[in-house]
Amino acid sequence: MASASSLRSLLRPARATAMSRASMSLRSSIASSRSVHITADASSADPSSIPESQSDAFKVQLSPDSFKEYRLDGYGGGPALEYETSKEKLVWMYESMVKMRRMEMAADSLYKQKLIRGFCHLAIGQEAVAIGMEASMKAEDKLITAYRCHPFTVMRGGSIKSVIAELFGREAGISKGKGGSMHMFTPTFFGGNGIVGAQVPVGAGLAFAQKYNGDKNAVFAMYGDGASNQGQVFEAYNMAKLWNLPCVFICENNKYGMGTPAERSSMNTSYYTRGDVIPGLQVNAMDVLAVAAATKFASEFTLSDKGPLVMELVTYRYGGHSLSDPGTTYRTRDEIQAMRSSSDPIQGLKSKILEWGVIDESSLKKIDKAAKEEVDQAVEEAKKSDWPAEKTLWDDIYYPGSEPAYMRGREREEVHYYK
Ligand SMILES: Cc1ncc(C[n+]2csc(CCOP(=O)(O)OP(=O)(O)O)c2C)c(N)n1
Ligand SMILES: [Mg+2]
Repeated sequence: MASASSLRSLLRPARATAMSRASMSLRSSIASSRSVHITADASSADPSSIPESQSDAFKVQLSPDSFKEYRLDGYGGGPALEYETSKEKLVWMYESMVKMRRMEMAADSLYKQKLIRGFCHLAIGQEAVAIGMEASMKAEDKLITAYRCHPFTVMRGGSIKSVIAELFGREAGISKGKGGSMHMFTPTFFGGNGIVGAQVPVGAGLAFAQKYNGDKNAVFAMYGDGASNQGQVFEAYNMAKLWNLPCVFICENNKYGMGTPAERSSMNTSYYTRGDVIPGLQVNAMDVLAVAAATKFASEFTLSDKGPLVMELVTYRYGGHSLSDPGTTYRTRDEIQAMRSSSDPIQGLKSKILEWGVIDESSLKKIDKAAKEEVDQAVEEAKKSDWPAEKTLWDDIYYPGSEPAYMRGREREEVHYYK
């Protein structure tokens, strides 16, 4: 039986003392020996195979360290290390990642100016996840995630203005200013969910709907390392496998759940192996090309009636859990700096673009400048939007036509009659 003091040490929040720094580096070396290498520039291409044209396809060789497989042998193995792309697709990936980082940086600064209030979780550092996935998703595929949802909202059809206006709580927001940071949706993006883990069974339900209706769409149900130990995750796995649903469960492993390192919360941090009989794939998710190749594989896998797949995207967030967490009390600044300087997804793709002669340095700078201008303009336009009218606070709670006769507000006297 564990002693009281060992239990206390398990429950105590990790502080970056000299001793815990030493154990952190030991833990991270243990974790990295079990995990894919998260470098962002490990792919290569034969220069003679790179076409002049921006639209012609060519093949890129991914690093053999990009993936780890679990029980995929019985299904013909995991993804090939050869990934087909084009110059224009690489430029789209770069441009999208730069825009998403700019948008999140703008949110950070607007929060500090108190123009954004409440919860706000940013995905700076994790851009290769949303963009790599979008590169291989079909327009009709479905996606659902937790609260770190701004880049997915834009990738799935929202505008930058609609995200920023939502953060401001303005009418032009994607949820009409009534959802805020965690609650954003598009026709193929089912949020933006604040209750950790609750989106996973909803994702399995979405996959059931695709199958039931005969729609050939894949569903990507995302959750974090911190959510991965919940019972409902395993219940959703079970039903998805029993019913052979087209569901890709994606554990976005950014190494921390709030301030708790994955090794302190999970008895097995190889999240891709945790589906029991469901096969799994671990992916270097700091490399956008590896994420794109893995998503293409996962989509084809699940749509060829092979059932669900558990995919672990190994990534890293540079900022704190949310804007109220400085993010430096439970990990060292050196750890963050090491990730930024050696595994940044934007810098990694940039170096490949230059090496493969896709576009030159000055064109990349133009993209960076245009992304900043686009975000700045979206912020200014969002600021001009009105606050939602008070009476609209009663709308969009129930599906139209299914409202009860009346609803109580915060105060007993505050009653709204629908009928
Ligand atoms: C059911 C529930 N429990 C607790 C919380 C508080 N909470 C918010 S985020 C979080 C950690 C989740 O970490 P992870 O799943 O790794 O996602 P990440 O923030 O790293 O993207 C917790 C415990 C919550 N929102 N919902
Ligand atoms: Mg996490």
